Amino acid sequence: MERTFIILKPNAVRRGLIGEILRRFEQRGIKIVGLKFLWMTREQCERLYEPHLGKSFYEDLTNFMASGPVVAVVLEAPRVIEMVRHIVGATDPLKAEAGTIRGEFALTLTKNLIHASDSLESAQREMSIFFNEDELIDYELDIQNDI
Ligand code: FUP
Repeated sequence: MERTFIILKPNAVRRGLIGEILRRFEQRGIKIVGLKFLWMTREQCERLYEPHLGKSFYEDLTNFMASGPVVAVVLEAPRVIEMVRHIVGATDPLKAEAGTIRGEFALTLTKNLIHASDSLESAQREMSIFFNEDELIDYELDIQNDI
């Protein structure tokens, strides 16, 4: 089964939205296989956003990501990249559809509440910054045969 990686950004934690956001994935039947509450180091921020190095928003983005604790999550589902990005909504909250996480809770581009990997390759690269292989847990969801 395919896996992706998400981060609930520092403003999601500060605003008390951890439960609200995780609920949406659980409710869809998406399996949580890795879960960590942590304060990202500068080095982790820089590794995560390495593809954006040199862009105008890079400094603001990495400073913001290091501004408080985050929740790092590995999710498993069929077509997981597309499904999770569909639930998250467009990068720019102004373009995110109503009913998506960003469409309901986010206001600005930098502080768009949640990160979600854009391909299986980036998911692998990104989750390996935060999780060892033995921290990803294989188990059966009760609902697995009914979704
Ligand atoms: P996404 O895959 O939806 O997280 O979006 P991107 O990888 O394109 O962007 C990563 C992060 O950079 C976004 F969460 C917000 C930030 N960003 C800006 O602040 N300004 C921009 O113009 C584009 C992205």
